Amino acid sequence: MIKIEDVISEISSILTQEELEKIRLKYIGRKGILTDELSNISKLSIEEKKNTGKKINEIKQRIIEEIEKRKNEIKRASISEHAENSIDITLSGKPLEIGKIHPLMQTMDEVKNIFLGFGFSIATGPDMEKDYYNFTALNIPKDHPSRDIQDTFYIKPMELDRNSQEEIVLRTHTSPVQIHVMEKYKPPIRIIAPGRVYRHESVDASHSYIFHQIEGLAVDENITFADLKAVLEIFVKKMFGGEVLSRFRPSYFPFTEPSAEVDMQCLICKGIGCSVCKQTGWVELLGCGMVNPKVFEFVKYDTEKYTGYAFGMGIERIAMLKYGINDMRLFYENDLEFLKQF
Ligand code: 2NM
Repeated sequence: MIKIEDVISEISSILTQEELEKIRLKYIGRKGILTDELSNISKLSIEEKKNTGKKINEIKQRIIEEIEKRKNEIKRASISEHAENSIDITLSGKPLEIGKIHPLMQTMDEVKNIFLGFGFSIATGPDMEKDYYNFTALNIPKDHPSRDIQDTFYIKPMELDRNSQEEIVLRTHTSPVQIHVMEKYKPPIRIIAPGRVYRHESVDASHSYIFHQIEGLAVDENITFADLKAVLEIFVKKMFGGEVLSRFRPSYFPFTEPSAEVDMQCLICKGIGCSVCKQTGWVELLGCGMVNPKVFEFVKYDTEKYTGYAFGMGIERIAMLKYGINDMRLFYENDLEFLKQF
């Protein structure tokens, strides 16, 4: 009969699961030594059958236990060996990347903070507006080119309210916010309206069909063009640096009279002339003017008592000039290598 001590020492020298299985088959498999011995006991006397059978079964049970024990040892050894080879616990951890405010929103915040410092409040409104608030109340006539479906996204009324005859648009500027504020509050008013605006146009280096604006409005007694000029000149200096020059140039908007555009000296070439300023030394920053009395009539303000100024700027444009970026599309692509720079 086999000696259990020999089998145990044989099992404990095994290093792989495959060899362990061979040992199992050798002793307790269908053609194994113990199975064989067990089948031989039929030749013995009843008394011997009983004793020998019991012994063989005890040995078999012991072998099963030892194999199971060794199996677990081998398994554990292979796991820790694998871990040692693949994990260097002395390495420092991977640094977590911390997110940032998008450069457009940083620019938006800077502009907002400058005007908050001047005493303006922030007003907001919906991205969808009635035609009346986006155009009519701003003295933009029915046949004005900006109302064309080539330039404006019209929302099909049936998508909103089947019974409505009102034309709904995605706002093309944030000016409708100013109209809502004037309908609701009496002067004095000093607000800025930051937000997303929509224009039906093709995307290129300086155009996007969704972009961002901040518009401003001040209405009170005795407000003059000089107030507008002072506020915007100081704004340009706070935004781009105390040295930078700005100039006012006559322009036209239906909602302001007189109207002007503000240029600043090109920061890229310091006014000498380059491709960004098209060799003029100046770049266009924003539009502005004295609120057209026709706009005040729509919101039922007394045009004899009140005057006001308004202005509007594109945030993408301001950010491009501030950071020297020549393609607006970079703001929307979410390329982390681009965004990390700000
Ligand atoms: C601009 C330029 C000039 C403007 C006018 C008004 C309102 F509601 F008061 F009439 N809001 N915004 C305005 C004036 C906007 O953007 C280039």
